[in-house]
Amino acid sequence: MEGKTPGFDIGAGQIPGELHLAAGQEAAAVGVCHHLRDYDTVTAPHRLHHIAIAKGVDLNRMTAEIFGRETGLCSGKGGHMHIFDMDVGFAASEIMTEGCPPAVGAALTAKKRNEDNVAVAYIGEGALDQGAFLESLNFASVHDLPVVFVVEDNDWAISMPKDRITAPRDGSKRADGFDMTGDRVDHDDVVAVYEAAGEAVGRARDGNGPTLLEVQVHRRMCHFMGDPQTYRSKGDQTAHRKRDSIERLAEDLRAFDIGDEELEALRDRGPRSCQGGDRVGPKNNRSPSRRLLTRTCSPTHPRE
Ligand SMILES: Cc1ncc(C[n+]2csc(CCOP(=O)(O)OP(=O)(O)O)c2C)c(N)n1
Ligand SMILES: [Mg+2]
Repeated sequence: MEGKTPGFDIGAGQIPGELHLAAGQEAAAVGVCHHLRDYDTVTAPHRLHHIAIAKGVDLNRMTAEIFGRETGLCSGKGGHMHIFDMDVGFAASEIMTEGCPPAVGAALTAKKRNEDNVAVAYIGEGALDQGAFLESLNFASVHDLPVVFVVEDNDWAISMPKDRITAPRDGSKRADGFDMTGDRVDHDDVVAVYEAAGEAVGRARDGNGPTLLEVQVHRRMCHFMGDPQTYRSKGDQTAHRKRDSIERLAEDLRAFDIGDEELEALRDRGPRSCQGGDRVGPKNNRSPSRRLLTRTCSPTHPRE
């Protein structure tokens, strides 16, 4: 086994399992979710924390969930890829495109009830050809549902570049085949995403049907923490750091006479509202067999 030891041990450390971070993809989350209200639904895949934060998920309870604590949103059973917060209509799953049918279902409910709720389903570009996504596009278009599909195109699906797994360079072209509106923002500029998403969300809320919106983002990190990225050139790994969308936004704000002090206050606001990993609640010390029987769908076991 010499030389075969994996670069990371999935069971080691304070956070159980893999951890997929989304640095470089913030514009796709903020630019879209800024148009949403608490009662709108958002579903997300495995790389989800930027979207959860933008949708208003409770930061402390999400952090607790990531650390597998009982104080977490799902009692520490879901972990970082299965964040669920009913208060703000947010759900995520590690199974690619699994969020698409439920988002379409939420949109169908809104339409049947004559409510103006909107649903947004996020996927990565690596899922552009999956059946559940394509069927969801079809159903949403046939029934003219208030749903926006957002594709975060970060060019990579683990170690596979986009042009090796899907035919169209522009994934929003998939919309043509389903007779729905497609749009693409080809840079991770939050204002450009905000404008495109404003049209898509407005279209849905006004009862004018679904949209497929693709946003070019950048995967600044490895696929999951510990991935050695041997498949990616050093240049590609570092190039995106030079054009970080948050830094660019700060530059743009300076042009509106927003000074360093105000920018620092803005930067501080997020971290300050989260207590941090050391205060997310005690480690689970009940036996796993006991914990397995809580918060199940079974009527014979207490929800707790
Ligand atoms: C249905 C399904 N198949 C395979 C996987 C394993 N898997 C996890 S992430 C990933 C690639 C995802 O790429 P992309 O959709 O582009 O999202 P990104 O990781 O770039 O954010 C795969 C194949 C999965 N989670 N679900
Ligand atoms: Mg990707």
